[in-house]
Amino acid sequence: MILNFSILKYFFKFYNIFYGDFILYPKRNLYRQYIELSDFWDFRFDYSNIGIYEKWNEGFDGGVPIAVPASWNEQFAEDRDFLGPSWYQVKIEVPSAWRNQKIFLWFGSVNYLANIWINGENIGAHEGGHLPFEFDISDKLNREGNILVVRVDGTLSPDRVPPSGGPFVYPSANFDFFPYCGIHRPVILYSVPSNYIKDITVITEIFDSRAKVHVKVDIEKGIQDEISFKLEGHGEVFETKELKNIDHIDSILNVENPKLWSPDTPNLYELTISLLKGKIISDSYTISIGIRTIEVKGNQILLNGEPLYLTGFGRHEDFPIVGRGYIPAVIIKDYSLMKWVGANSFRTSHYPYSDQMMDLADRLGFLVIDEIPAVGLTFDKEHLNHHLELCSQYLKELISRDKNHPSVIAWSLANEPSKTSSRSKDFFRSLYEQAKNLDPSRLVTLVNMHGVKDWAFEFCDIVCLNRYYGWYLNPGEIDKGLEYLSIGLDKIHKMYKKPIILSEFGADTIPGAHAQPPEMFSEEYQVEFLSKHIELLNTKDYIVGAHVWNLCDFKTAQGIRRMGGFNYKGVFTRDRRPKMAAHFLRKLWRKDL
Ligand code: BDP
Repeated sequence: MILNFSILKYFFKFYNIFYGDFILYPKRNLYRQYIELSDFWDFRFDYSNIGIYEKWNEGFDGGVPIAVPASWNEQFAEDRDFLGPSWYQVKIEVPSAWRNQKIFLWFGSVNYLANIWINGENIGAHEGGHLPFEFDISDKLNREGNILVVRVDGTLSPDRVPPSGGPFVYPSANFDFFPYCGIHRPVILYSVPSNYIKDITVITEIFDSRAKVHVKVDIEKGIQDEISFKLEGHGEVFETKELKNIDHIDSILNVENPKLWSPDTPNLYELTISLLKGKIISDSYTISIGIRTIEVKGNQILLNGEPLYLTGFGRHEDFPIVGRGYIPAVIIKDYSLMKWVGANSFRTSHYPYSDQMMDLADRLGFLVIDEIPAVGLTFDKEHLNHHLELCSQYLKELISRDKNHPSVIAWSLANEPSKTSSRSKDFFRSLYEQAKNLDPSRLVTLVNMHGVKDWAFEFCDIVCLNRYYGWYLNPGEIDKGLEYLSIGLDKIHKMYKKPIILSEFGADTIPGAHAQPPEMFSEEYQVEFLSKHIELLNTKDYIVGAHVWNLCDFKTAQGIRRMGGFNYKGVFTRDRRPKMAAHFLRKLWRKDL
């Protein structure tokens, strides 16, 4: 029997849906423990959507092994394009030492819709593919062992975000990256004391040789006598204690001669929050923080009062076989390549990246424009409200997850909304206000496509433009294309009088293809294309960043514009080998060579 989506919605209506509350990344210390469930799980495609009727949620037979985390699409010889539903299961046991603790089940990301059962009982659901969610499962577990079942539905549909459906590519994504599905990031079972730290929010201010570190702590059950705040780093310790037994508390740490965070000096401090009852610590949590400010003044973005120029890329979480799955070594490699080229920044195009990617941006000194997974929005009346609800949920989840990263300088509300109108203006106005309410300390932007007037730039702090002159427009004629680009940039700057980042420009390039004179798809064309763009951008004082599209070649759906199902605009290949353009950018961007 085939179930359609609306019937499934009815089935799932009563479930506990996760809508982005506080989540601190699961950590291990004296008070908290975790078990990472990365492993081979059991897996079944549910081609006819019978799993619910046959009660696969209680545990199913006939599964095959699958690697978790990783997309399912490229792990098997067949069914690359099947987007679900599919089912995962794994057995879990919990150490007896966790008996009096609260136990959570945390998912780093599941694309797109996840429904979760333990021992047949539904514990919740989550919509949206790139952000963490968790459930309190303290009273759901048996001592003898448990079966965890996850149903994942990654089908493309106009009422989801990103929205999809259309005849031009297969699978019918409305966006230019493969719609990988599955459990993409680690799944972690973790324990905390019953009186525990739920959330920490840090904002820093700088006054000459002093900094104020504002810290807000949210606590589950306020039974502690005291909360201690300890900031350590660069040979110094700053400490304070607050006496309180409520569920949240604010404090300020004054830091003399702070070592500021910037891409050149990614100085971090360790902030440890502890709950105390008398002298006994009941919970403790440490995060790395950076002291820095970010603001817009006139045509400039200022970091610690100094003008910034962003060099870097749009990127994708994409690698052969694992698809969008989390692989630590690829993250390290990408950072190393970005450093090698002289990039100081990237945008998380077109969805939030893993927690680990964000931690490393802080450590390695990268500036990040952090984007919610709102790509290709269309604002048709039928789906408008639901799309806004989803975008607002994603924004809440993203800011809650990434608000303490010094690397994050801006929130991006969308990539290339495809048509705009007064409806889109209201849509983005409400997301903009939400972002500013949740986090007044950062900039807010959205990323615009050629030919679309984004009314939202009237209120956004910076303007991000994707432009493909000399490629989709004026193909083969870089110089002519750049004349149009130059006129267009000046016009937009005159209109909004805000700093502008060219957030995408690029040319598909087949590695090893050569031509003189340079011709589209050749390595020479990519070099000329990028060099002439950057030369033009350098003549405009309101341009504060150049993000090449893309760091690496990546997988897409099939369509006439995508040979073999790939976008070849990377300056590195999909397996991270440099094209000529990577060497060229390195000469241009590395100031130390
Ligand atoms: C831009 C999109 C990006 C695409 C790129 C391209 O933002 O996702 O991959 O075009 O066509 O418009 O290469």
